[in-house]
Amino acid sequence: MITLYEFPLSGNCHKVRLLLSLLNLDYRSIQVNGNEKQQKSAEFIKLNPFGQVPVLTDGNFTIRDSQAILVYLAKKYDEDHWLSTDAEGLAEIVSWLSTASNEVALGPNRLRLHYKFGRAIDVEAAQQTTLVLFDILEQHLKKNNWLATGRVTIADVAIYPYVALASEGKFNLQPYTAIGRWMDRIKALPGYVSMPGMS
Ligand SMILES: N[C@@H](CCC(=O)N[C@@H](CS)C(=O)NCC(=O)O)C(=O)O
Repeated sequence: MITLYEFPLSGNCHKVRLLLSLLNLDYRSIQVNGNEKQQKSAEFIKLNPFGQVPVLTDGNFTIRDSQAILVYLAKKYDEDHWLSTDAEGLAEIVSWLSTASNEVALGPNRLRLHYKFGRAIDVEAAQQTTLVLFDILEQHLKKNNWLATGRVTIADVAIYPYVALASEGKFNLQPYTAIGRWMDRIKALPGYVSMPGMS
């Protein structure tokens, strides 16, 4: 039995929900109470010492971090489609997983944390990171339908949520037409699920 510990409004949790649904996998969702800081409780710290969601358990196996969870699910349940078996393809995918952990987290994710949830951040730095990120994505997606390997992979799933939630961080997606068409392709995938705030 797969269990996902999550916050309903987290983009990092959404990417896991999205892949579970695209893979048509059954799972149990456990909502962690962020207002009560349940993710920092002694019980939860046993699952993830960083005290953060998402965490996924599959039988006796426990894994933290949304990117690592995507790798696990893709490798375990459908390697050929969502991951890559060759060195070049795998490296391309991992380069975008790293972008999700770095530029996406420091850019659109932070802007949303600030404008939607009131987190104090360096707004100018987050806006600059977001502008650079969106420009790189736009140029890449003008020439490619998908982020890595020429077909849909977990690279797209990892980057998608905070791009689709960018307007909640007061970032205007309108000028980015290639990103818009990529988001439409993701929304058309069988099993696609959305979440509140996604454009
Ligand atoms: N690199 C981690 C980041 C996880 C993360 O930032 N989780 C947030 C929700 S999106 C969280 O649990 N925040 C509550 C906290 O840090 O106490 C991942 O990709 O899963």
